[in-house]
Amino acid sequence: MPRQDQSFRFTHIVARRPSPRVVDGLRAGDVGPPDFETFAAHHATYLQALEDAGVYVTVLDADDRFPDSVFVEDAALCLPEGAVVMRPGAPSRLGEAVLMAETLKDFYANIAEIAAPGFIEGGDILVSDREVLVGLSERTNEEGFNQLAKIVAQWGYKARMLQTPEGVLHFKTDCGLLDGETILATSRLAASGCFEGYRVLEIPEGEEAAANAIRVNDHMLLADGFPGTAKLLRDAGYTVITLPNSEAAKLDGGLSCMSLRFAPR
Ligand code: CIR
Repeated sequence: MPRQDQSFRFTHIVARRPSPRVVDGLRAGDVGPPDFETFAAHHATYLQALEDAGVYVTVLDADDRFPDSVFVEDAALCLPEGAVVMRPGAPSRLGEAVLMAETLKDFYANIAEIAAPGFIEGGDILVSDREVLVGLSERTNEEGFNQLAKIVAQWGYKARMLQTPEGVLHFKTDCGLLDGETILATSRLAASGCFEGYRVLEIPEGEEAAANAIRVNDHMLLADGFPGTAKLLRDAGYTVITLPNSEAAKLDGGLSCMSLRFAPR
């Protein structure tokens, strides 16, 4: 089935406002808590950029019970045919998926769920025009992958199991989709050979944190502060929009994490 450009053409996004408790969010290394007011301002800028890219934006209320709930991407995978509710590998985030299942009912008739002992987070999933790539990580296990692969196979997708680099939170911490056949990746991930057959643009050394960029329709959203990557993408013909992301980055969050992007049929 042709899936030309379906991996970056979206009509809708769902996001959730950060709660003041975002300061208690999970983080691998501690560079200090994010500043809530600044986080909220960055989030508003992010939502505006998505709206400017031509999607209809649904913003859910902040939820104080879940410090990481602004990172909605981890709670679900949304494809045109249906949605899959994830089962986060971080115990403190399990309830976020339950919440997201309710929201997705407004958009999808077809909703599947990952069950224990599987666990998987949306940050470990990259969808291209030809396949669903899943990186195993501390947050995503093989059982989660197998369940997901079975679900998406019913909708005509092939899933491929990969490895998220050691010490990296999610697969997409190190890569992003530029178009259906082109990937932006860190050299350490590209070197693993997992993108063979794709065009790959490699992030300049020292700008690894720029890899979690998102393509939304004709705009490429990139965190600011990475001039080498911005130039690389602009020279390759992409329309690059740079956005402040310093506070989410303190919690290992990139631009992809803060929205579910989709075009339900
Ligand atoms: C976490 O550790 O779960 C959050 N602090 C960050 C989640 C980032 N999400 C993503 O990359 N998709």
